[in-house]
Amino acid sequence: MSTTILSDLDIFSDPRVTDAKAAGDGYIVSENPATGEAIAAVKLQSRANYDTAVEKAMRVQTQWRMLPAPKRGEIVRQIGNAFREHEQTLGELVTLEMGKIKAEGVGEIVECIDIADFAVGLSRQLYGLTMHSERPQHRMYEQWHPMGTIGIITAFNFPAAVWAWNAMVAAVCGNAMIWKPSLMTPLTAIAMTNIVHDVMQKQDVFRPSGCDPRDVFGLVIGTDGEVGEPMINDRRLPLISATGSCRMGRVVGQAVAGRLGRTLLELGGNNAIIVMPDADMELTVRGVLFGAVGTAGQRCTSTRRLFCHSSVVDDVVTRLRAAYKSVPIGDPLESGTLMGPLISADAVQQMTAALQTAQQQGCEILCGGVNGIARFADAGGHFVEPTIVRVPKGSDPDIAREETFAPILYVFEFDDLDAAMRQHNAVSQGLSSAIFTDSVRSAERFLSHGGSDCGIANVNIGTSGAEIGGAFGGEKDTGGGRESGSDSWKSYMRRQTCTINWGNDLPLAQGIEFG
Ligand code: UN1
Repeated sequence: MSTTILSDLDIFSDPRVTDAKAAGDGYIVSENPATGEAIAAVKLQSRANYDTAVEKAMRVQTQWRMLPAPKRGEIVRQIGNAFREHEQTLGELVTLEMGKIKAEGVGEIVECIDIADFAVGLSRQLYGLTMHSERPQHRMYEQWHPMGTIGIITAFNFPAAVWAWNAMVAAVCGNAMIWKPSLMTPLTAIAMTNIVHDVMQKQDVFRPSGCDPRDVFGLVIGTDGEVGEPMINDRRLPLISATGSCRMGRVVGQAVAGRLGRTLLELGGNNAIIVMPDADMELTVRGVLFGAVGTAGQRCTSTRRLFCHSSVVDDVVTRLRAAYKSVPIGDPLESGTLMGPLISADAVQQMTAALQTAQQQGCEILCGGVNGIARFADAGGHFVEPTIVRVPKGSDPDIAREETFAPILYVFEFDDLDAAMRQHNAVSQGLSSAIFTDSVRSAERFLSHGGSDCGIANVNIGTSGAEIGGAFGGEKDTGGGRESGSDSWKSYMRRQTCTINWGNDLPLAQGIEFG
């Protein structure tokens, strides 16, 4: 199976990919998390390779930025169509390498197509404002220029889409870019880049002189030491967009701030759903199930905490336990599977440790748990059972404030929405949130400025699965960045305020007389 996907996408002919067994030092082996088997080995790039990639990107960017934005959009349109052509195979590759089920793997490629379409439209809408000058015969306006060459660091859990959110928008904005993908998902990065490079080579809209159009979309696969650190400290890259843990974001944020560069950080979440007594129960259970079990709890938007009103908590828990029991766990490429493996043995270990801590902190495991993990001890892959943890009423265990990248759902009970909101907001992360209710008052209370403190707040929809059209990101330790839709494009451009005097006099602002 793996060989078919790789050869369909022509990855084996890529000089960066070799047979897994033949690889020695200087290679990273991409593993199938459902079997623990090696898929292929990928050559690690050195600091020198990184430098060359940046130089090439910077060289081509000086011509890319001169191409009118709608023409850049025309190329992104072709890229989106190329993603469409390979939608199924790319989705399968995401599944093979990362372990999310095929429907979600394909869904991720649909996100890439959607953001490409969005960026095509955007290429004709990079609007600036005009202002009325306080001075006679003066005109004032603002315009947006490309930043230059930017760095994009992505995580294993969305190995294609998060890059696409950044890359498609950054490209129409006139930037070149260097992508550093997770070392756990290098094959997806190679496949996406190969497809884009093929388009760049075949299109006839952008023919730069003396350099290669493919260099607009650079890819450097390497370690933090050889690629990550040089990248975040590189003054040639005015913007670093980074997706990953809060710990990683702190390192990136501090390094880039130290050189007064710009960051776009999309870090951890600790997303919660509040269930009110008037919630539609069937909707609620489906929303919670997708949020907490989808992608085996490995989305930054995964539902990790559930606050249920005391009048419905037992009903919700009973329904959820039944739903959890019927989740088919197994080969994510198999149709019918709803939950694949975690990414690595390490991730399973972290889930085990979190559950042990939860028990020590007085919580009760209602299903799944350490026994549910032990069940898969000989499975080869990194499988676990999705787990519901009941938190004793009135307590707020520390472990539930941490983001464990696994399908653990902590269930809390509340009597009063205001108290639930306080507890909801009392975590360091602030990405996504939701309320299930049929009451306009409760919904509006949740959405008011005293309500959810997250970047995403939903009503009668779970915490995950956002559309690309909105700005995506969150507050507090989630990093404050916004990417994907809405006006997130502004993060990839520099604003210039221009004032033009078309008169014969030189009046000064604020009425100052000078000389
Ligand atoms: C992530 O987990 O880093 O909203 C991104 C969602 C997806 C993106 C998640 N559209 O769940």
